Amino acid sequence: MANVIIRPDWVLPEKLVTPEEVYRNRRTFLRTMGVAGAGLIGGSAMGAAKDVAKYYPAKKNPALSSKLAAGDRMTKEEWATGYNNFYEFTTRKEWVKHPYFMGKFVVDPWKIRIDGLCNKPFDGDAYDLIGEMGKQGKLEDRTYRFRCVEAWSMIVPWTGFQLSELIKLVEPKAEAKFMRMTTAVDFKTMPGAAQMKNYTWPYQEGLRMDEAMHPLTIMATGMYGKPLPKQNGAPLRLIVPWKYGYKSIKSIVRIELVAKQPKTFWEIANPKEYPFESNVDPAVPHPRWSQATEQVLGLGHRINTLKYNGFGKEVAALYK
Ligand SMILES: Nc1nc2c(c(=O)[nH]1)N[C@H]1C(S)=C(S)[C@@H](COP(=O)(O)O)O[C@H]1N2
Ligand SMILES: [Mo]
Repeated sequence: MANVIIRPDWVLPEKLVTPEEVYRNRRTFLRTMGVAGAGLIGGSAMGAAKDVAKYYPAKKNPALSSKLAAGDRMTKEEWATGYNNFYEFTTRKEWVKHPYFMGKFVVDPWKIRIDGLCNKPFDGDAYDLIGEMGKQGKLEDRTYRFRCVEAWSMIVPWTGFQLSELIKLVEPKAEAKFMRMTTAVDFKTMPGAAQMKNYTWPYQEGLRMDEAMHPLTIMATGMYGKPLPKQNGAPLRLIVPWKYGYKSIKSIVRIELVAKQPKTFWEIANPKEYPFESNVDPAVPHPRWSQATEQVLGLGHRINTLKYNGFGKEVAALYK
């Protein structure tokens, strides 16, 4: 584990986050690939995903959203859906969305298993689960500032349901103290995972049970009033707004309730740089860069990073 190469394009040069550069890099890629059109996610036929389309957009929940300051603007949809960390495919953020990568990524149907220390494990299709939440009126839109450990952020209107609702459904046992979440992995269709053998696949993340039950923690199923694009973690991805972005695991296939703190993908790669807890904290620098400020995608200047990403009032008590 000593020589893990974890230096793709973290610590991104500021020019990379300007929209022009994002655009230019994308064009270069398209030329390299010999592809003429831009094309976002393919408009392929959706099966079960069709059944939940009616739930978007969902009702807004401003009370459980980030408090936006004067001058804060929603990040443009094309940036939030075109500048992605999804290492299973590639470390090049502007490339993830390209059909070369997303074309083979089948997210419909999508099996998900929720098991471990619970009385009513779930083993079924993700869209059934989303449909159930929709039917119960539990899907809502929340705008969160999303803060990546690489010191950039974006303001995104997510659609989702509280993870606590899902946990209640499976009836956790008293011994369940943590949860482990796992992303799909397929070395045939995920070139990043196939090539980056130093990492321990599949991507895994974890939360303490009290963090998982917190009302701010959601399973996102959509963004910008529509179902999630594949590159943002369709059909189901976690959003924990007071933690660094890598905790927000994408395209989940399994959730296990466990007694012991699980190992996470980034923690295995480098425990000093990416510890389990990973709450946003401007006073604690990453070993290789400061966390005091962040570059908001599309904004010309950096802003100060807030402790717990602005949710101190809501979550500080969890860490007494
Ligand atoms: N499975 C998986 N989940 C993941 C990642 C990843 O590479 N694979 N990257 C993480 C990181 S570092 C960030 S910043 C966010 C990016 O989410 P976005 O593409 O929706 O912005 O996803 C997180 N979840
Ligand atoms: Mo990140």
